[in-house]
Amino acid sequence: MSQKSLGNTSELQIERLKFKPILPNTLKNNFFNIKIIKEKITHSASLYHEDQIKNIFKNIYGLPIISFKKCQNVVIKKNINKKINVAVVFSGGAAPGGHNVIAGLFDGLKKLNNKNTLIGYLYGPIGILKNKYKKLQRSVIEKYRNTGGFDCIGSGRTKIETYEDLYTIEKNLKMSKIDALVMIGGDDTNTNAAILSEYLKQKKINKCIIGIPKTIDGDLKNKYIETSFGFDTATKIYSNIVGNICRDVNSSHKYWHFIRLMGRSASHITLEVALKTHPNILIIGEEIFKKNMTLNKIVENIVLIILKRQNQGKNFGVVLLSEGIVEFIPELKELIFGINDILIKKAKILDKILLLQDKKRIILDNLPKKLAFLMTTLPQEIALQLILDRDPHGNVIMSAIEVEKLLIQMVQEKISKLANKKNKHKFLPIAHFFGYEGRCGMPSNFDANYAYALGYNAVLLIIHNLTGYMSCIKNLTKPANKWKCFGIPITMMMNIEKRNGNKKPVIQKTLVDLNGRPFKKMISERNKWAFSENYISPGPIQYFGTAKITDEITKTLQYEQS
Ligand code: FBP
Repeated sequence: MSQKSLGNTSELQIERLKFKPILPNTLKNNFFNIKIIKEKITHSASLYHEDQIKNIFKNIYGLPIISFKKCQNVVIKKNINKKINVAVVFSGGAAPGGHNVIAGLFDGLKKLNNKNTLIGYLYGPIGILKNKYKKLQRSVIEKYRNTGGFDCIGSGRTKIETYEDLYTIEKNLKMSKIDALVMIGGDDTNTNAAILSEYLKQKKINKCIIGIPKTIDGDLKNKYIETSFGFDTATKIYSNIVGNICRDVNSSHKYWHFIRLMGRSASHITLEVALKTHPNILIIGEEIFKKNMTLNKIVENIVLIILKRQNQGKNFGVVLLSEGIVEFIPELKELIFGINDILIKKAKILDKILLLQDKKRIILDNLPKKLAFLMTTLPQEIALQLILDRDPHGNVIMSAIEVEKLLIQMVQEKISKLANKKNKHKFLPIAHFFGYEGRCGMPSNFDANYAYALGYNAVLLIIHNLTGYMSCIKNLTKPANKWKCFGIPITMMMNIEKRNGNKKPVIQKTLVDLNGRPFKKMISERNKWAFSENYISPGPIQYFGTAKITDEITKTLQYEQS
């Protein structure tokens, strides 16, 4: 591919386009001698809700886990050479590696039969509903190999919700003669994949719906999904920036940096970045929840460390916190629930109001007294951020809540109360939020290989006519050629949760396990990090050079599987 046809491209990007992802041995060569093994039947994540989930997914509940084995002889199905038309869609926030899922799908399909086709629905599920798509031919794919972002086809958060939506999708898939749809997304998207798969099965329409685990948040993981693609690159990018700030702090001895990191509810990103950089203070949502820590308690803890460091002559430091802590702080959680209720009950009135200030007034009038009082004590911006519309799946838009600024303000107030003429406390805070900076980064070797393998493996699931499955690659701490391929029934990851006021089947989010090795490792070092300058600046992602550096996996995976 010539530089001219690539458009605005850096030298690094040009070199990176040439990177050839390493496939797991099972997927190498051809698909014709791969035997499919059906393991035991499966149950939903929540056994308590099993009957309910079984009832909703009558046709795809309890499917077996699928593994693959390479055989000497050819075990192809008769129709394997039939032309297949596949569609792919991104859903939700971008994550590094997305384009490689598409490249893996494309290469797998072409390897099977050069006549196979791939289209990409544009800007997320809305593209399927509106039948807006792009043909993904070789000339398109070649431009996007090993690149970050989802811009090849775009992404969006439209929810597939109603029976009409499902019917429209059925119609559009039929119209474009699509045999299989691959949905790349997080817990909500993969839940949608299961719902669509069930709908089509029920109507005896033979189309495969396959999910791919994506999210930088790292919360789509369980016994089978070791990590989602994107987490590795995004956390490497954040660690680089946080590490640079640590170095700056240690160079100028001047500021306290409060850094909020993305991750919605789960604090996997923050924990991983902390393990890589060693900040002085770390605030993890799951720990707050376990210890039932109030906002005041969290602030007291921060102030304690700040003052102790001050006594050592150190008026500087780094605080890392995850964006999701708001939902774990008991009084704020209660407030969010209260607001959610009013947003649903008063939706008709609130929808017509443009100004947030006016919405806030209505919400204050309808909240229980205790919660209304709490809301009035919060800084004005935070109160307004809490009432912003929920996303289409009913989630609070965490990235919009500047909790780092709330903490700074409260710490400042506490410190100034403690100060007197003799004892002046110097506290110069700076607030940061890192999230979008990492979501479209050029994928690390790990994510480039992993995402590519997930896409390639999806082809294997499609040719075996499987539906309601997630493409799954395991053994990720081993070299990529030793990775193992599976198909995991989506219903086995499900439980029932309240969303937008209704109980719905959803894939269970995995939060940070406080008994897990990554968290315990952090606990064993946290005190040392608080009072010394034990900072690490891991530096930027390396794409070329020694494998020890280019192929390094996350600390989370290392500790989890050690
Ligand atoms: P996904 O769950 O779709 O992967 O997105 C994760 C995330 O990046 C969160 O970390 C963040 O809270 C949210 O998306 C931001 O969403 P948006 O892109 O809609 O602003």
